[in-house]
Amino acid sequence: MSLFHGGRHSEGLLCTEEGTTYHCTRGSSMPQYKLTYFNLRGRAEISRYLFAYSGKKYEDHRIEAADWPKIKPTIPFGKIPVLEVDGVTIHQSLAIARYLARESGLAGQTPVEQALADAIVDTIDDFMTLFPWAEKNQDVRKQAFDDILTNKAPELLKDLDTFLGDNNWLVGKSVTWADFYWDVCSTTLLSCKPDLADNYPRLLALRDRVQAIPAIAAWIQKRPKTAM
Ligand SMILES: N[C@@H](CCC(=O)N[C@@H](CS)C(=O)NCC(=O)O)C(=O)O
Repeated sequence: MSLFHGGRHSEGLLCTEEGTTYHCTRGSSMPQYKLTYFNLRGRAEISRYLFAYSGKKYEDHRIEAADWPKIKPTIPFGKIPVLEVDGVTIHQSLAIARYLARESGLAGQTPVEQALADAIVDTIDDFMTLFPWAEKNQDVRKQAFDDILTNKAPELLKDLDTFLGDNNWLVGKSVTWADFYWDVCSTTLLSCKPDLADNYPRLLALRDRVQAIPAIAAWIQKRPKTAM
């Protein structure tokens, strides 16, 4: 018995061949997902939120830092996270998350909303990439973190607060992946500086709204507890 044309029709039929007879059954059309990252929230957490929200099954593959040097050469472009979708490897955390957001209806309801959600995600990401995450010298690291959190964060928070205004969600009338990204990133920022957003109750309330979504609340409860 062999699989017919890779075994799967686009309608989700799983077909096997016996001689000249094909047996087709309705298989699951759900892709096989494997998300590979370190045992951290970091750049994979936005995708884990999106998986949690959509309820799609995936392998949350967390590698040990000690194993990374031997794994790195096997990963296209040598950086993680990567998401394998039925064996196709997608790199870049935000490309992965944008794909998952589209698949789950969280990318924005119109092309303009989608562009705005992308823009907010990129704005937050520009800020997150200012930090020297991989700096080994703890004094240098702390000084840079303090400087960014004290001197650069207020501008971002002020602009995000203005953008959000009195709306429930950053873009449009319903939650998008931009709200998830704010929650994921601000969780890490607040772990570094707990009073960071005290002057921005609307941004803190947005975090509460995201974390009150039942699937997100359940994920936050059950996820591995890691520093970052
Ligand atoms: N822009 C990329 C950055 C990927 C990246 O720098 N990943 C880090 C972990 S957060 C990594 O793979 N570090 C190990 C290395 O560069 O060897 C993304 O968003 O995925």
